[in-house]
Amino acid sequence: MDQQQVITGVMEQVTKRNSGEPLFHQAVLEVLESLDQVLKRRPEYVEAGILARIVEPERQITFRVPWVDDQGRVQVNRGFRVQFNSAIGPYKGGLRFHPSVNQSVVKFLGFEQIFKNALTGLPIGGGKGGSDFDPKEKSENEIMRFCQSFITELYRHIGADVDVPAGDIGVGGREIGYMYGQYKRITGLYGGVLTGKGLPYGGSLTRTEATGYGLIYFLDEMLKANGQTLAGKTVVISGSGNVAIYAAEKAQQNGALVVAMSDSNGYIYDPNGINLGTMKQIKEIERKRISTYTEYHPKAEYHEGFQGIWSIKCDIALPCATQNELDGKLAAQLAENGVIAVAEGANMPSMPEAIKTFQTNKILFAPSKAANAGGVAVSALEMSQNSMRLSWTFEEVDAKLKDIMVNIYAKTNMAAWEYGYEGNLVKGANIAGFLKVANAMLAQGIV
Ligand code: NDP
Ligand code: 2IT
Repeated sequence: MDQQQVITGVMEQVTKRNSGEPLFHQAVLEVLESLDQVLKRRPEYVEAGILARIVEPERQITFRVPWVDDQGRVQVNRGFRVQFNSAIGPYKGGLRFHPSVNQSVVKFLGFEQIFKNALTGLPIGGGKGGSDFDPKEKSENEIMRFCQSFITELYRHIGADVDVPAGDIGVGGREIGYMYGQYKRITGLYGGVLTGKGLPYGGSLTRTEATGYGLIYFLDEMLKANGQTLAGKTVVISGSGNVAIYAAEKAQQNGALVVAMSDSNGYIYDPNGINLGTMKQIKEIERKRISTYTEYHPKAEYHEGFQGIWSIKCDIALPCATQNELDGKLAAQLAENGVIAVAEGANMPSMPEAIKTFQTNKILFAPSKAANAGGVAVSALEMSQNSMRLSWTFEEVDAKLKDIMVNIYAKTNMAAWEYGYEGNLVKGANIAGFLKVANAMLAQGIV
């Protein structure tokens, strides 16, 4: 059997075995399609069934999350944790609380996490979890009760050397705090079982900024390698959550002009540059809609509908909201408007047709697995600090983060080149991430 037949066979099995999970299929297909040259050179991966094993989670946990709302009504949500691959370290990956969360979402994220975590160079396996709980419009007490109920089941499946969850959409410092408190209460353990913790109880400096800053460090490397710089460029960023805000902050520090940001309802266009102090106040402190930005800055425009943000002319586009937010048509619009680079802060925000459009138009493209790995990398550094019972300074962690992102760019670019896909960082990230995990799996036998 040649490698293409192997890939087709594994993909058929994935589709059949995981019916009704289109996002998971999309994520798997992109990785498998990157591997034909790898399998040609390394037939031992096929013999050891690496492909068939790597697409099957080691364990999937689904559970009931009952809680009582402020009106005294019983609510029931569904909780998930997929422990996908532990070949290179304990399962590691975020928890997402959003009404759209289902098995397909958690599995696509968990699958991508395997390769992303491998790219960081740190010893972390791949996992992901979450719930279809919607944190919007919930009181502080409801959020706390939900988090406590969620961890009251999940605690038995996680541990500092077993599986270490963190944040993702809808899960930030507040939620991690409530989950950590309940975990500690149930188990009596004070360890690094969750990352993204608050600074007074084991959190790491720079974790809040890590994904956004890391994205810009990666983008900067990609631009430099192509004779460009961020200074003076106009940037559009979708989302206004953790990743978007700190990507904007670092982009501004590097001399770029960030003119637009969004939430799921609409977007703000501020041609003089988004005021991040206001954005943080609205999003991090008041937890309000982005539309309220115009109350502080009446000259800025608010437009309903979040996809309209991609019609704004810019040099650099940073999708930092959610999966599949950019389709082929929106990508074509960006290309027509002369965008020179796209770097993904969100996980899988570009649909396959969008990626194709960027590549055919010679737009520099940084795929999420590589470009947004800064968050999980600093999570792993938080684990190191917890194990050592000490804390590094902001500057120390930031310097390590930068190093890691520069390395990921180099590794990704080199793998693309070595396997005949020069300049294609999608292939490079998939290949480089896969090689590390596959070699570990090979060494550990059929498990
Ligand atoms: P947040 O919850 O902090 O922010 C999410 C932002 O995206 C909000 O502005 C939200 O708007 C918007 N958004 C969410 N879902 C949708 C949707 N379906 N349609 C349109 N807009 C939407 O999450 P993060 O910033 O942490 O995560 C953003 C992305 O980055 C996700 O893809 C996540 O997986 C990825 N990521 C996160 C990392 C982290 O460390 N946090 C690390 C690596 C990747 P609204 O408030 O209206 O819902
Ligand atoms: O998608 C991601 O990499 C994250 N949400 C961060 C995971 C983590 O463990 O910090």
